Amino acid sequence: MCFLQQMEFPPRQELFDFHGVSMTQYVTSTWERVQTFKARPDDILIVTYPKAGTTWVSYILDLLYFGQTSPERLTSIPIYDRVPFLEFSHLPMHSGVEQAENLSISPRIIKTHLPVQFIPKSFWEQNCKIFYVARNAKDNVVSYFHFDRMLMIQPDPGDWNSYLKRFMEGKVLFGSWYDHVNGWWKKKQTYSNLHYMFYEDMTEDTEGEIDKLCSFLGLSPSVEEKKQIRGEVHFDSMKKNNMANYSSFPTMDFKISKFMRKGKVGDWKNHFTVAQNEEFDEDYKNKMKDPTLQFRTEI
Ligand code: PPS
Repeated sequence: MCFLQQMEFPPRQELFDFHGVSMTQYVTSTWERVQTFKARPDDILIVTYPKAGTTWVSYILDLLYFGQTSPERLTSIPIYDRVPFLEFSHLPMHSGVEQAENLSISPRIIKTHLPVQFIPKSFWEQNCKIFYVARNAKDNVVSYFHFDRMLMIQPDPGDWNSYLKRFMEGKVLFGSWYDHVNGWWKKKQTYSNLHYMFYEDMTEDTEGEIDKLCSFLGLSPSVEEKKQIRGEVHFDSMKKNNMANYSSFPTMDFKISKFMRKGKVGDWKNHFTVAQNEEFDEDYKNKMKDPTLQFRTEI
């Protein structure tokens, strides 16, 4: 058990406006180093609005690149150390930038929740491959609510009703879901090394999505390897796997909620009242004007 878990949890952080996006100190405190981060041409960046499937895709990519060559990683290094969270900085943990700089593997797989306008420019200059994973807003907000309850350095989520309102206003860490998914969707039109994926497609056809991801990367794993990966990244396997389920991550209170919580499409129906759903849908129509970007709230 690590040092921080034995202590009292640290105080929750406050949200503040940072260049028009709601942020906390643990995201902005290494901003200069994040912005001047030196990406390498073979770096792979996984980008998501929080709770959209980052860990799932991280695990798949890690297995594809290192599952055969370094199997010891699978039993000894938690996913949050294999795939650094670029803008994260909270003592006594190493900052995401330090972690990424210290990685001796190639390619480096790095995760971020930054909106498109904040991505360090070296990723564009090096023409890095980028995965964007998006999840429908209703399941995304439910997952985020439970996460904010259990990750004790997040701003206090309050009750569900007020949380939902703040999500709609973009007053949660990393700002507006609507701006995030739209900003990255727009980027896809001009940056060809961006593979935009949906959590719902991953749930419906994991194998098919892994195939698409491999063809984007130019990888051709064997049938056997793909079968193995498919098994290891199933929700039930990852939930049991201490290297994937964040059970050793400091500052999370697993008595409140689990990191690998439900892993479902449509869990929002267990949270939204009829009135909340109507208000949400009305607001959604006004914010999501691009007909080419469509989400599924059930499959
Ligand atoms: S984070 O903190 O932003 O990195 O979280 P992230 O990994 O993006 O999202 C966590 C949610 O993804 C679910 N998850 C999965 N669903 C299906 N299959 C697999 N393998 C899987 N792995 C993670 C996880 O359970 C969280 O969603 P909820 O709805 O809360 O269960």
